[in-house]
Amino acid sequence: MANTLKANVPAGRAHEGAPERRVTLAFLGVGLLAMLVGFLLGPPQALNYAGINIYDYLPLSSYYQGLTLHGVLMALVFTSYFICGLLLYLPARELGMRPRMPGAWAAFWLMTVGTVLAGAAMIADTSNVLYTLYPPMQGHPAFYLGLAMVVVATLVVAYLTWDMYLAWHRANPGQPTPLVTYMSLVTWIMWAIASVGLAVGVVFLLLPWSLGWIDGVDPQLFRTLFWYTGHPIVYFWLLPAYVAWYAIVPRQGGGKLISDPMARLVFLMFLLFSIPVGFHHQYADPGIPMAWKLVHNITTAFVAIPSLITAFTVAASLENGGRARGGKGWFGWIGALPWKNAAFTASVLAMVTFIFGGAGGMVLASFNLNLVVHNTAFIPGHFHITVGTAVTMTFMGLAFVLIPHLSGRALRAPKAALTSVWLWFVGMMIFAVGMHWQGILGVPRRSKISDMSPELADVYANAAFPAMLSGLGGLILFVAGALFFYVMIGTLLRRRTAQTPPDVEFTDTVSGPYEADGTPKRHVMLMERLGLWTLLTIVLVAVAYAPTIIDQVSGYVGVPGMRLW
Ligand code: HAS
Ligand code: CU
Repeated sequence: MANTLKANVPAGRAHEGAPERRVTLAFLGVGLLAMLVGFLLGPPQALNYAGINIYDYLPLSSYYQGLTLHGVLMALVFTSYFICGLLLYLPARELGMRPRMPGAWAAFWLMTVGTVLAGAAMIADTSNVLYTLYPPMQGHPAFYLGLAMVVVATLVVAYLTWDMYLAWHRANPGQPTPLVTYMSLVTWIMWAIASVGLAVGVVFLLLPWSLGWIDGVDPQLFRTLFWYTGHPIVYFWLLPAYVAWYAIVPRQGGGKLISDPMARLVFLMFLLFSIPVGFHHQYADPGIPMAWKLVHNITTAFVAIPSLITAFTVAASLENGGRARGGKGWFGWIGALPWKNAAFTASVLAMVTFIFGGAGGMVLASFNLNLVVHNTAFIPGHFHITVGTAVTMTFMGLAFVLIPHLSGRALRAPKAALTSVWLWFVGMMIFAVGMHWQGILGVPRRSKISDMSPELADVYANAAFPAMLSGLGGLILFVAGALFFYVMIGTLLRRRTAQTPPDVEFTDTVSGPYEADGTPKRHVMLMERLGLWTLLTIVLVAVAYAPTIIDQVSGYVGVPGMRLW
């Protein structure tokens, strides 16, 4: 049954196209610009692992300035812009509604001023604290203020999506929320609860401390607040990609989504389990009781389940497409998929990469295995095939459709686009093998190899081959990114076409949210009770975090700031 219903568009909110396209283009365009700068700083780091130092030739004061810029621009800025564009525009399109435009532009400008502030502080060499912001390293107040503004801007967009959903519901009582809107809204609810830790840590600890209003910050408390947000932020990045994998990619592949209710269940599970797991980043932290580390180890196993379900549902939906296109046999359907379509191929290669990224995550989640590779090159290996490929390449695939559509310009050089995603895939695979392997051999992360201490010489000597792989991967990625940005910039510099290029299309479903008689399925309506699910999430989060946070607040140890650069 089709996903579409005879929905009413609330009076006065019907969308006409251009204004929401413009603000979405602004979000995606500036996001890509942040990615471009972050991307240029990537290869020097890959080469660093291979023992090749090109920092002396770059306009950077240190390795750590480059690493901070790279991490903040890629992980925090590029993702925030892109997600705000996607999770506002896609629901608006699905509902046929316009978001409140002054709010959307306010969010865009808030994020942009925040990015400029944080960016200027990093460029001025005042805030080389890396993207994890760990005190007692202390950055400039403008850096913290800027990042806080970026987070607040995302919450404004969360509100705008919620506002559209409410208006739609008033006009369509008793109907299940259309799927893309449901997935987007659940992502925003999760993020609204998850972002509290980072917001509190930055606004009440780091910012006043950097201004000299408070003398010291407790590093252990800040780390706990940071990872309270820092784990679920990875699902804030991933879930917009999942929206595409469920609602857009099956259609690009010529098929239908196997199950709409299953997609809803997956997102609901992410709401419940994304947050109470942050201690799996802190297994080595002394200030957290062992028993609570174990609890977060177990909840981490729960949060992998919705991804495992996704693997099966999305693979089945792709198979549905491959067979509809004439593929036969056990594997023939794979070859029948539209591999010449860069947008489709980007997302599917992103999925393939995530099989390995997810497996690595399960290794990291296991307490005793984690201790072997914590703080080694294994970790950047893991996150470059999760956020750096599974998420980023899905966004690249969406950009191939949305940038032409939103800007009214045809895609430049579609073959170069296709080559760029294959090269990104190959480059990242080689890079990641090198990084995971080095990590197992004990090579630390966040270290400039040319400044290594003599004690580590043996470690590096043992890791020469995987280190070379990381460097090689970085070079391939440089070519991949250069091609990608050639396509993007080339598209934006083109003349407008007479006809607006086509938009992303949402998929039909094999099993939709309605029974054959047209009534909504009961379990779908149960999943509609978002207030209840949100409450349950808050309870779970409180149980998982309150005892430790209360403990850490009551034993607060204020440490003065340091500048190590
Ligand atoms: Fe992670 C560290 C555990 C997922 C990102 N992670 C990080 C850091 C980042 C990050 C940035 O437990 C570093 C933070 C720092 O700087 O210190 N991670 C996990 C687990 C998962 C996981 C259990 N991580 C992600 C995702 C990320 C991300 C997603 C970004 C988007 N991670 C950890 C742990 C650490 C960690 C520890 C701390 C390490 C330490 O010691 O510091 C799970 O969510 C993974 C579940 C995923 C799966 C895979 C399912 C596969 C799918 C693809 C299907 C393919 C198809 C294709 C359909 C089980 C869905 C078919 C196609 C055909 C053509 C046939
Ligand atoms: Cu995590």
